[in-house]
Amino acid sequence: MTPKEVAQTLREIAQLLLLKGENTFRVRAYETGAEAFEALSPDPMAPGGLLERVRTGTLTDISGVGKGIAEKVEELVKTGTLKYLDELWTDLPRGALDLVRVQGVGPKKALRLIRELDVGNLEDLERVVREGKIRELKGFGEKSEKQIGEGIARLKSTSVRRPLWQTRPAAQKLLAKILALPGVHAGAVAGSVRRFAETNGDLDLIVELKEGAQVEPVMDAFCEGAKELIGRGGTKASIRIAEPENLQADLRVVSAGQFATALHHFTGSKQHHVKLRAHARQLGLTLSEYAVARLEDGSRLSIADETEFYAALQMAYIAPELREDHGEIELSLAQARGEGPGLPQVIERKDVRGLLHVHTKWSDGAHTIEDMARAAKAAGLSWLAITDHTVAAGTNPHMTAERLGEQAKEIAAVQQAVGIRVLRGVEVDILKDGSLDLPDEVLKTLDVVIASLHTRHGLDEAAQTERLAKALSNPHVKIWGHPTGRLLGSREPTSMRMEELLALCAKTGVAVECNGTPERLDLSAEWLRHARTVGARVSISVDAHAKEQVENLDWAIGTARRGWTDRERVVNAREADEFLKLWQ
Ligand code: DGT
Ligand code: CA
Ligand code: CA
Ligand code: ZN
Repeated sequence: MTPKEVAQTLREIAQLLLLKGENTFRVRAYETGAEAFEALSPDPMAPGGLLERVRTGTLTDISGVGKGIAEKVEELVKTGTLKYLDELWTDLPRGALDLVRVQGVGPKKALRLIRELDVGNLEDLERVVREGKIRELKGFGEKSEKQIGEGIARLKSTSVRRPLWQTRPAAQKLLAKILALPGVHAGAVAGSVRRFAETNGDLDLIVELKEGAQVEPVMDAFCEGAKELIGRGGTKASIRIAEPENLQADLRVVSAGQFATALHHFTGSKQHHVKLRAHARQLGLTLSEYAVARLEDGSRLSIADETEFYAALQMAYIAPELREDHGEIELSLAQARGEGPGLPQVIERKDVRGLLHVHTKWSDGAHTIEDMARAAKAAGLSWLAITDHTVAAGTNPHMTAERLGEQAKEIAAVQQAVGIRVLRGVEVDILKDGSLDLPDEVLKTLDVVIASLHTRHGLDEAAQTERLAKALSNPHVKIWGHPTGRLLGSREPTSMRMEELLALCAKTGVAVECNGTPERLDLSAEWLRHARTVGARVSISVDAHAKEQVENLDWAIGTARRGWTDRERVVNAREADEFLKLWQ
């Protein structure tokens, strides 16, 4: 039980009392109590912290905590439950407190909706609005019903998780604005966006002030551009931004010297931190958002960056993308002791030498082979592979045996003119029966064959698996393009027995794509971790349809890192000749 959890419980009591129409002094007392526990050291083990106070019976020494609350907190900490809270809930539906979160529904109205219309949660509320039942209640009326309907819609748009392709650019834009302020020394995006989670609840920004700089101008700048201010304190603020609509953004400003520990804390994940704290305690250390401190005397260790942070815990550095308690803590500890295989050597941008999956004007790309070659060169790559579509993908124009021959001449010329190695390839469609959209005699003349599905995503699992297995068994296929076919937020993954197909790829040497189209991120990090366990190769692919999309590299790399993709299994983390040798 942490002080934060205690505070949450006290707030819950306050809300329930309010809903039940209890007198406002009692409600206030619980709110004040909640604030008191929020202000306590977040680490329950800290000296003078929650556990010590429960043990020594000194909870009432905290300002704002009376005898009644102290007794309840003791019960909560010792037993993990609270009888009083259970009693408050007995005659209320589970979703009762969600109702008051809807604008236009106060505690009084909520209670009447529960008692008179048997509304138990938000879905019920939505339904009675739709059925026009609220206007019939005494004192509600049509206007109030409409308001409640709007309130529900609003609440929904503020509580959904957004895809990373929307949140990450928004976070970077917001950060750039803050970093441009004169008083700001450093700043970073934290939270699930930094961990490259593919959906995010909100944006988290950490900013460190210059020595002696004022916090207000930074807070002002952050709140100024808000669509709505949720809350503002001395060093933290929460707003809703306009794009993506109503997305929450949290800012935390820290003083000089606290950046590394704050960034680490707000990067999370919570599960990673829970395990880390338990480990820290064994070393006689306590972790908080402000510091790593010794339990015995509260003295602080000096932590300059996250490498030092982990070193203080006798651990090897763990990249943000791995901080999910998926086994990384154990591997890091073992690595620091010089035991076991250690953490994966996850792929970095500088490791990638070749640009894979490139479309041009020969199919549905916006630019020429030369444009793409120049973009690849400018991005620091030493080779690229041109892989335009075949007829079944439905693009016009598209590649045929004859046009592949013509394209070869242009590729040779571009290679000369631009001074970068250009491989000949194709993104060949997987047809209905699992055969490929070009004959083997043609495929075998190419350097790179990517096989992808663009039609019949709806086949049943067995048929789709059989179809894909056949395609991936073709000896000329080197890469499986966007394997699941999903589009984040709009298209579900194609149904197939992925485990089986990944095992097949591991056997045949076909690399599975980590497609960096921001809406795809396909394979996902989760499937990439599975690909790792079976030993399948991975292709970091941009699937570029325009020269700007060379930057899809970052999306693919972030996803691959989160998927524990070791550099040595990435087929294009090597020079072109080495890449080609992989299949010889
Ligand atoms: P999200 O926003 O749902 O996509 O996920 P996160 O991981 O960004 O979560 P968020 O925004 O609630 O908090 C950011 C980080 O701050 C989180 O990963 C760890 C830290 N943090 C926040 N609240 C707590 C807490 O109650 N306990 C601990 N240990 N850490 C917390
Ligand atoms: Ca977050
Ligand atoms: Ca947050
Ligand atoms: Zn494709």
